[in-house]
Amino acid sequence: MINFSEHPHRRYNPLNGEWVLVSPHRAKRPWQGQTEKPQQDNRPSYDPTCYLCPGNQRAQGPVNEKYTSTFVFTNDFSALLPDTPDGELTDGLFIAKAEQGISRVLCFSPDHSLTIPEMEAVDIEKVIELWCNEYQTIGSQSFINHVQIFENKGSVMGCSNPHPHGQIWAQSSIPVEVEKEQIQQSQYFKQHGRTLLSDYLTQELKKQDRIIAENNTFVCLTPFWAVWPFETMILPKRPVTRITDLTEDEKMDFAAMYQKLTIKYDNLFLTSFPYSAGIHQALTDGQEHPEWHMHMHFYPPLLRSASVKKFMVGYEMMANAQRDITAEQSAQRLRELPTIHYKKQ
Ligand code: H2U
Ligand code: ZN
Repeated sequence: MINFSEHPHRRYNPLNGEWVLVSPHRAKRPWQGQTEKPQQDNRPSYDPTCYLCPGNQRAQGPVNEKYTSTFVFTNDFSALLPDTPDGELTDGLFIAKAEQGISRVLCFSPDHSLTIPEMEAVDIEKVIELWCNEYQTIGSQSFINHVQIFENKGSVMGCSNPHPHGQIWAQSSIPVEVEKEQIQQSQYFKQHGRTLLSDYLTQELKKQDRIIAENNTFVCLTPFWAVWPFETMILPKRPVTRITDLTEDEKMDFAAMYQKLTIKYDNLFLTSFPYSAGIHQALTDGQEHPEWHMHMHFYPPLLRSASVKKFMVGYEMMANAQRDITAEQSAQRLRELPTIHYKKQ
């Protein structure tokens, strides 16, 4: 008889239609490869050389406002530009299309030394408020059909600057990861009349195995199909389509959950825990999209300490996503961690 906490198996991700290979028995294997140096993170509250600190000059010349809460500007090295000329190439197997878009940089706090888990909940609420405003204003432009809000945290994730910040890349076409979820969620909604994630959440709340934390509005869990060792998802219990549909109280609950999870993350390996996180929500193509159930994914690279990370290489690159430690084991570890930051304990 198969035991899913011991034997190799595949798990299905209904949100994107892909499979992950799980090899729980391998979690015990020895490690003799690369170890990262623990990140040193004793930073000053203001760094005169930081291009995101208030009042400082950025690389291309513009000077930041002397902001006191959040601050947003158009990326000086935007990957997407609004004024790209239209056009496309269809020449046999050579196919290309022009893409228009907007890239923004969002400073979460004027304090250079902070990160989300070290910020006060009221200040994280301001970050969520900023996301709402940006989603609304950028998304309402007729050429923008998708707004991707994300955060890259930590140099191992390729983050170029430790100042607490996130980004937005918004564009006219639907990016591939989002399109997969669009297809899966709309099929499910058509068949059942409920969002895929509502039904998923009902099952998870009944089972409790993968739940990390819960408040009035939000649940934080390790998805059944998680790929990254400590991958998590924050999602609202009611099928909220887009962040701008959250009430003021619900936004406070979102901030509280974002803070709680990231504190647990920092406490896991007593380090400023790196990750890529992003919000998936309804497209901004003028349709209602009742099939969308907004959620925030967290993809952290660390595996067994502040210095040993999971590589998505070899088999993962050539064949299929794979993990060793099961989602249930990760959820249990995260659930049991304190919710007071280790620096404040
Ligand atoms: P990271 O979140 O990956 O560190 O990226 C920060 C962004 O800030 C990056 O996309 C932009 C870079 O283009 N940036 C500016 O817009 N102005 C600057 O002066 C430096 C960096
Ligand atoms: Zn700074």
